[in-house]
Amino acid sequence: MKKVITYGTYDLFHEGHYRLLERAKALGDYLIVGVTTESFDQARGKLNVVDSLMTRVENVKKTGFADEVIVEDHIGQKVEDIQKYGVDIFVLGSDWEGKFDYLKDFCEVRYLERTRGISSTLKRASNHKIVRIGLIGNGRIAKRFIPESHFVSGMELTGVYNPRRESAEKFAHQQDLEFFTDNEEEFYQHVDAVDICTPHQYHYEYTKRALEHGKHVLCEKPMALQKAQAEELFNLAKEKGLILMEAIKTAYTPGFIRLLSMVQSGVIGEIRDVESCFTRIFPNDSFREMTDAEYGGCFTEYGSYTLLPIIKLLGSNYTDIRFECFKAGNGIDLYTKVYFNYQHSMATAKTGLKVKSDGHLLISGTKGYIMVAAPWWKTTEFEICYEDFNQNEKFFTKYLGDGLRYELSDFISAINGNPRGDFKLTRNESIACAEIMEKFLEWRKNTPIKEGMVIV
Ligand code: C2G
Repeated sequence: MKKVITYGTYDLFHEGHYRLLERAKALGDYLIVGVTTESFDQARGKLNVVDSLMTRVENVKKTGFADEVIVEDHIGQKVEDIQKYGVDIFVLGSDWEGKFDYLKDFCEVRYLERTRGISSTLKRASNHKIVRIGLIGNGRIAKRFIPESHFVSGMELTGVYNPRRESAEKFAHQQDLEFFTDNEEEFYQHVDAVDICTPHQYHYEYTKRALEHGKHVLCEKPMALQKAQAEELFNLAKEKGLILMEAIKTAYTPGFIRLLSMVQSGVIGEIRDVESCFTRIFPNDSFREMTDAEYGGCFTEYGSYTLLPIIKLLGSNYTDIRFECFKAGNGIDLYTKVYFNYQHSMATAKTGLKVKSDGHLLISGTKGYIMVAAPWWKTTEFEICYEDFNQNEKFFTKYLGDGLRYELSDFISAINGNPRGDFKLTRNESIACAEIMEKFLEWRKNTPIKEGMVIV
């Protein structure tokens, strides 16, 4: 019996897939089809897969060509499968010509002519029109969105708005954007969605106006500095039928999502403590974070990251919250600790601009703990540790590029009616973060600088 094997994602199943499977089956007596998992596709940079694994498997089965369907979830599996199933011929479309020649050591390798004029990418594009996204503000983060957006299909970063026209113009030229403007009304006429990259204090106003103009919004963190503002924005988005997402990038990354699901499945027992830390020392003091006496400081800048695992794992029903910090002469915080008490657990969030600390995330439970090494917010690697260290296990997940492609991809997906990112950062979690920001800013304003707690 001649065994043939082929692999694919088979998203939005189409004629190209059908014809490939038909010809693969005709090459032998028994066809095995490997269908990729979502996490494997993410790891190899395919972020916009629409159909679930079950749907994709069903579609392959429906063709009647597959004698056996298996799931492909890691690199190297092809070598394993060929040996395990005693495969005679490995088949893939001609878009992969030469890429799998290394399998010739194990079996015959054939690349079949790809069917022209049809692909999952084209189908995704024809099902939905390309989302035109405009940047509001062109600060440091905006620049990082441009290369990341090239990895997300179904969108185009078209232009930039900045009330300072020269700044928008320079940015648009440097980044090769279609348009720039200092006229907000005109800006909204050119885009379907916006990405807000301004200093924090303008996030609320711009988000509100963009929603009022019927635009979907991806807003940099912290989206709002007051609970009522965050609630208002989410209500407005709902009323208008628009997508509103707060861009805490870690929330949308595969490693962090995997970590959360493992903790939630009980591997370390009941969670008793979460400690998260994010510090960054700038080369000089001229940065907005240092000079803006009202909204600068480390907690407004990095607090959202450190709050994320705490709110995700322990919720927002803390029984007590307390702040401590070192300040600068102008009153902003340069090193801040937020202490949480919950009924059955506790947590600490640490941020710093003038104190460097280890950027790890440590989740302690009744059966063991999970250590995510610095920089935990990129979550590429974590270790589950137990009393019996022989049971310890390490996990690795890819974090591609600057990581912004994940939130962008979920944003586009949600706009196209597939809100797969909803659970990653919920409305209530975003509101809880805004409430903590509000409590903190109020505390900072009303707490005199203590002698000995000033850093110069
Ligand atoms: N295909 C084709 N004609 C098209 C489109 C796709 O012949 N117009 C073929 C591809 O060459 C591949 C199969 O259909 O052999 C599945 O394609 P995809 O779903 O795009 O999956 P792909 O990313 O090619 O999977 O382990 C995964 C495989 O290495 C590749």
